[in-house]
Amino acid sequence: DSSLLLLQEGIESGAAIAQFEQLYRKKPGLTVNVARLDANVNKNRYRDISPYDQTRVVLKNSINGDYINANYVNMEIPGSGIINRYIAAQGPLPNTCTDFWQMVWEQQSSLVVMLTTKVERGRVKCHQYWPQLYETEDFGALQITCVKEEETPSFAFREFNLTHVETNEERHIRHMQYIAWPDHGVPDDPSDFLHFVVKVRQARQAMVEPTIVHCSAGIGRTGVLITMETAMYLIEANQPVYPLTIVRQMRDQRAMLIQTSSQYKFVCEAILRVYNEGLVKPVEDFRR
Ligand code: PTR
Ligand code: PTR
Repeated sequence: DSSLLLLQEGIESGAAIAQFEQLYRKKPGLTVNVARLDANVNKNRYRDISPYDQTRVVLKNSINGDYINANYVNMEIPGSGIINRYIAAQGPLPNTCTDFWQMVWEQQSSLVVMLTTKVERGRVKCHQYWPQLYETEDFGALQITCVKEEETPSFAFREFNLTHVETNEERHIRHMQYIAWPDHGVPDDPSDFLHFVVKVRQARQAMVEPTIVHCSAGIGRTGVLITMETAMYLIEANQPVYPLTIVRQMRDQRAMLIQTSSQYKFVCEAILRVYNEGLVKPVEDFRR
């Protein structure tokens, strides 16, 4: 594929990184007014990371108001009819866990992907917003039980049952956590990372509701994951892969996705590897 040859050259010459560094981090013209309201400032983990008003997830039935630091990010795969739907969010704070679960419920999501640990280098990156294995915790109108937990050195896979205490409706949620990936950094092992993305893709199959993806700020690592998955779909759909176009498409929906040049380089190299090693192949007559 000529787009991937171009990418290979761009990585080798450094031109790809230079282009990434010139790309806008926030789309001009979009606003972040709701995030800045007095009632909402303590719901933001970082002062400099705010969701656009235009694409923010608006809570419908939260006791704390309609604001959460999260955006819809829809990634269209041209020529395939597919639109992959995500919600990119910050890691919950102690005072936003109930809002987070309310969002999961209202958006009918059945998959939460977490790309951070709770603490990194002695700093809290994300509150533990889920109960321990076999325990039940109440979050507003939702009662959550952890029914399964499996850990490997790099990942943790959990399952939760959610019950709406007013209607008694029950749902099942999968939780996939990538443990070995520090913020501002890249995964320790690209094979592990690709393995994880493949697992996320399997879990997402046939899901029309958005997948919720979060790290600590919900921009750096979240952006890398969405870029990688989008590239895999493009390869399968026999479409050119221009990572910068993917990043622009993401940043038009949530600011700053993919935080550092090394994260960008990492994901570009992972895309080339997937293509060159045939880990993902063009699908004949791509239709779903
Ligand atoms: N960029 C941050 C700021 O604008 O304040 C500084 C910062 C850097 C914050 C690294 C957190 C960082 O990660 P850690 O908490 O893991 O050191
Ligand atoms: N002010 C923080 C900083 O610049 O360090 C915000 C921030 C924190 C940005 C973490 C990105 C971070 O990484 P991630 O989005 O992968 O959690």
